[in-house]
Amino acid sequence: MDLNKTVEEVKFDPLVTNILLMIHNWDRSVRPVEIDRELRVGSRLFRTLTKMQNLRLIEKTAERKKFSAYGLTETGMKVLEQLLPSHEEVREIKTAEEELMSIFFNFFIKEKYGRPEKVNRIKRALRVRSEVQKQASAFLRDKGFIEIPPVIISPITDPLRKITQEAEIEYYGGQKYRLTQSMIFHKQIAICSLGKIFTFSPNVRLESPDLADTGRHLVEFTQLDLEVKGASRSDMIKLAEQLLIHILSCVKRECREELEYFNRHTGLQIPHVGFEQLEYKEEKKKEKYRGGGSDFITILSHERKEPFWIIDFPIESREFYDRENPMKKGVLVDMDLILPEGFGEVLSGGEREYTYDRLLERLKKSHLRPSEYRLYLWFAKWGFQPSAGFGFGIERLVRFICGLRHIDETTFFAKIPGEMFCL
Ligand code: ASN
Repeated sequence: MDLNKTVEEVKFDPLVTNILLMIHNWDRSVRPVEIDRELRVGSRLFRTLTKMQNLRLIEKTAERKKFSAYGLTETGMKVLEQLLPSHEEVREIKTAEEELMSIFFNFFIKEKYGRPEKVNRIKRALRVRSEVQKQASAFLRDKGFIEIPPVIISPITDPLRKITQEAEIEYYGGQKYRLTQSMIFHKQIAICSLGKIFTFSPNVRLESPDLADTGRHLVEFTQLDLEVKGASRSDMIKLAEQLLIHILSCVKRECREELEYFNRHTGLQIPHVGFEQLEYKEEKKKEKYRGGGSDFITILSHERKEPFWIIDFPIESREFYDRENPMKKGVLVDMDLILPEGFGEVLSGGEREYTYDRLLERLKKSHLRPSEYRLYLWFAKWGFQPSAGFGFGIERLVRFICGLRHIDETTFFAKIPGEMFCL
């Protein structure tokens, strides 16, 4: 193969720049990122560069020439300059350079020719996703729900116990706005006038990079978020079970070709209502989960063949808006729906705190500043209604339905925690 010719023919940048930027991030002790997971190009490339550095193989100026010959942009050059030591003796450079080139080349080939396969998978998964959203929407409308438009930016959003870094925008007179992490507050306000609402809510959660390999986390995702005035947790459990069964039955009927493509048509079972309910505390204390690397919910998810509920989360593990059980102090009236076969959590929800005093107390206990929630609290003072609801992760559900290894196959332009977004 005439490598040089091919390299000249291809437009290397910005691909190479991206890889280098990505490695640069790694260098700054952010987790390594792999644009191409199968070939693990990022880490291989990093290893090569490290090797080159360690062996003091690179001489800055010489390398500058070579890389500019490969068509690297100024940014790429700058990153490279930061990565590589200067004024070092050039030895064995040929081998290292060849290795580097072949990695770039593999990456490029994979990018160019390997993509159609991946794009094909995503296209089929998106067809399933489209059916999921259509059927979920039809089911809820039929039950009297009103679809409301999603909120994208707002002064307040779900704080998520600050486990994610909030995406903030400053605009117009220094006012800070946040990209939606969940629409919980807006849902609580909206049901005061509409009663039963749902929305397909795009959420942005800047999750920690070590979640990149869970296969379940996207920085940008959609949840089917709903809320019902006067409802209880058991109402919501019943509704979610019926909704899931409806979606799965319709997808099996309407997306036969896609499910066959993913080899999922026979494997995907339709569960029966009345999913098993496990209490968080009871499960967690069981001996069998000790010592393992995974958390107990993941272990349970691997063990099970049917979806199941985890209920009664401890107060410190969740947000201030989930209602504390007055009969069981320190325990919330909430739930997570866990998918079987290791696919993990797909839905969380519960009953809500709705009185001003309780919300204020819970906010303070969560070390949040009530002044930031002024308007929300004002609504609470005027009288929130008791309610319950949940958010269903659309991409996670599609991943389960199609049996995908990684959630990045459920959408175009997937954004994985810690990875540089190209589009
Ligand atoms: N949407 C969820 C709920 O309704 C909250 C969340 O996503 N954090 O409880």
